[in-house]
Amino acid sequence: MDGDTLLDQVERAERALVDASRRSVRTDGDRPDTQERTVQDDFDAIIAAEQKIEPRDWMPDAYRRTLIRQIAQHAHSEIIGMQPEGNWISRAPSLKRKAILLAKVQDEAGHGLYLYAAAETLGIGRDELVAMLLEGRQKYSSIFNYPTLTWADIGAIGWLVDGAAIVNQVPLCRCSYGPYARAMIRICKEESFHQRQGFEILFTLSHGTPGQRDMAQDAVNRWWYPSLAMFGPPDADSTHSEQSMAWGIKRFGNDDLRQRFVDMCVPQAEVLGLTLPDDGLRWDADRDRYAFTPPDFDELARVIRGDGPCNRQRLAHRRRAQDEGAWVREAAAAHAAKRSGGTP
Ligand code: FAQ
Repeated sequence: MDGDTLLDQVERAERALVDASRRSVRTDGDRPDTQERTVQDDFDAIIAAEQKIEPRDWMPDAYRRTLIRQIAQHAHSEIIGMQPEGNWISRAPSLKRKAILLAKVQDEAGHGLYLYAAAETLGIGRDELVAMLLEGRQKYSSIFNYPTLTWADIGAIGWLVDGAAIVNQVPLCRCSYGPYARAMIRICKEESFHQRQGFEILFTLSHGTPGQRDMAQDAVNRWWYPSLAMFGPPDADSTHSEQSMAWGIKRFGNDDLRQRFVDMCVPQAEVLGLTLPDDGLRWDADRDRYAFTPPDFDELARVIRGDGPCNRQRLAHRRRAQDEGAWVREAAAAHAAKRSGGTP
């Protein structure tokens, strides 16, 4: 739709969410009176009516497990995702840039917290989720296993990584699980600002000295393919897409979203005056979309398995932060217990 920005889509999803909460769900269906309704029938009716499943509702175990996996992976990504950018907080080129970056990294901590809270509504504790991350039993996004070598990488992360995140996450604002959908609306509004700040960093560099321009181009060259890989394996190799789409958790396949991202980035790269590192990139008039060279999915598989450039460093840092923060969590629990008159 012309002029339909990602933020317009988020606002539409927000309105749909409010409307859905006002409609009552018909759970009687066409079933004859003689046949007893099952909780599965009610669940199916809610999904078919595009209503939201709420924590109090019955849901199939596999639906619950899929949500826990995806929401936890998403939460872990936000928290681990603070590391590559955190690397540049003390080296930002001006006080203003530093303040903006600090605020962005704090937003990511906030996103992690909304998401852990959404996962907790499914009956699993945050401690348990964090333990699963640290023991390597849950994943986080492949993208955060790449290093941030120059200041331009902060621009490339904002433009490309937040850009990919928002293309992937806007449809999640219409996810069938209410707490996740509501968290995503808030997150997407903030991600949109993040993407613009990344674009602005790159725009400044690409219109600066030749050295700054080269630095911006080099960052885009390194972050382009890892960003395309963020959308996951091709649909044919995606384990969960089909079922997740049937449940209204995912709304689109990985390849479709990857294509939307490419179509969004090409004109933006032109405005930046930077090139995307793909000789195969060209307008395909028959499909009304850009043709592009896909990412190296073997590399994605290696990074997911733990063999990317920074996997070990990221997890070691997270483990250290968890250990060093233990006293803060204990003190907070003791303080809360004291205020409520109990023991921790
Ligand atoms: N990295 O069957 P599918 C952000 C795994 S937040 C690692 O297609 P699904 C904000 C997948 O888990 C970025 N693993 O899976 C920010 C599955 O493994 P399993 C995070 C990946 O779930 C910006 C297997 O491969 N966003 O960037 C990846 O249907 C800047 C088969 O894949 C989200 O988490 C990958 N890239 O689709 C923060 C969004 N791709 O569990 C800081 C929510 C796939 O069977 C700075 N998540 N895998 O062993 C989703 O939309 C989906 O989970 C997908 C994957 C699309 C990521």
